[in-house]
Amino acid sequence: MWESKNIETNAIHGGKQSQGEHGPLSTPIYQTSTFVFDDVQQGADRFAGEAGGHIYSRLGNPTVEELENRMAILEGTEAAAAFGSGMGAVSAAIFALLKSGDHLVTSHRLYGCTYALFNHQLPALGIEVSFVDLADPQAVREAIKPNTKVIYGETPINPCMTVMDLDALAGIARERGIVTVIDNTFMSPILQRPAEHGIDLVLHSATKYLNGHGDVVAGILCGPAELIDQIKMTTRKDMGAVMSPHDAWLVIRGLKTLHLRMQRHGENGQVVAEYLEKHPAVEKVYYPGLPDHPGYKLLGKQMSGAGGVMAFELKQGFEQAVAFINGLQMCKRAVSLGDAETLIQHPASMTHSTYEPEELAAAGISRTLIRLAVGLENAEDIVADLEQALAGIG
Ligand code: 7XF
Repeated sequence: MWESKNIETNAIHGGKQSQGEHGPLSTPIYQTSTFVFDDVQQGADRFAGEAGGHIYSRLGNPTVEELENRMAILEGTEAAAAFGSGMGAVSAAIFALLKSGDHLVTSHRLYGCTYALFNHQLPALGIEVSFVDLADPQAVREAIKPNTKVIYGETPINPCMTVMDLDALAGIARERGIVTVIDNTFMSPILQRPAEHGIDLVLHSATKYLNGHGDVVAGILCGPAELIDQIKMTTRKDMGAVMSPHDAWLVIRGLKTLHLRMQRHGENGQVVAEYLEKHPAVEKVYYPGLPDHPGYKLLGKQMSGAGGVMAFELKQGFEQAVAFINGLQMCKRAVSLGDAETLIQHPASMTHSTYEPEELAAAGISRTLIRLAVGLENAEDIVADLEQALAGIG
């Protein structure tokens, strides 16, 4: 398989499989649920793992496998597994790695449904969970117990963009034989590659930047071949959160422009964050591209850009925050991120509504916090829309 030292080239060519007799430039979509055996013995051999070849698309599909090969190259891991959603990837990883009696160390700041899974479903199954500040290595060391099997985090964290030091986290876990899982959704492999810092499993909601066009819900896990194969043959196979071949094709198409899109998201993000920071109606902006953000010092070390997501608070209260969001004309009121369109949402009542009020406070998500996922429009137009909506609240 051909591979370049440059990620932009790999996003276009890396992992591309043989295209068969017709030689299409675009990857064929193997829109099939099942695969035909020549005879009973061949089917039996494939099920027994004694012969190659496909069996059934929940177990593996050539279009989905091409996306997996491409993502493994981009994240610098041996292998990857694709899922029907980001949450499908989270649950397949967690249930493959943890059983009753095991302990998970994670963050008190996570995407809302990941938090709900860890806070409600895992304890109900007898899995212990500690929620700590993963950006504080001492807090992580203190939380570890003899039965700790996994450390799970996001960086930057949805929605306040808190950044944790991946080298520090991987170092603590490695010396204790604990598996680390990092959700890299907000950066994409263009801006951050956690495996290069010693992280074991790298996770994406491929719904976001990887696909990039707001038309797919999908997930990916990248990591060592042995662990990825284990997940494919246990929790993915038996719980069934697989990606459809057509969705895999759309994500492959998205990957071809990922580097250009991330560059533009980052440029627009910086312009918009600097505009908001200077605006007299704005109290605080959370964006790692601003020098007063605690994550700024990790730019260059583990992140090559700050990306397109930021959160901010207005000086005025909840009613004005709502009026501001409702006053936007071009930016779309919607959850999700990483799309061509700038999207704006209210975390406390939307993406993080799975949190209790005291949990929201601990995670730094106030009732007035607004999250903005900057799109690919001309930055002037995004700023102009924010400007007119801010003017509208007086
Ligand atoms: O299952 P999904 O593809 O929606 O991915 C879940 C997920 C996993 N990790 C992170 C960091 C995420 O942000 C998400 C989904 N987040 C959307 C958002 O924050 O807008 C979900 C909308 S409710």
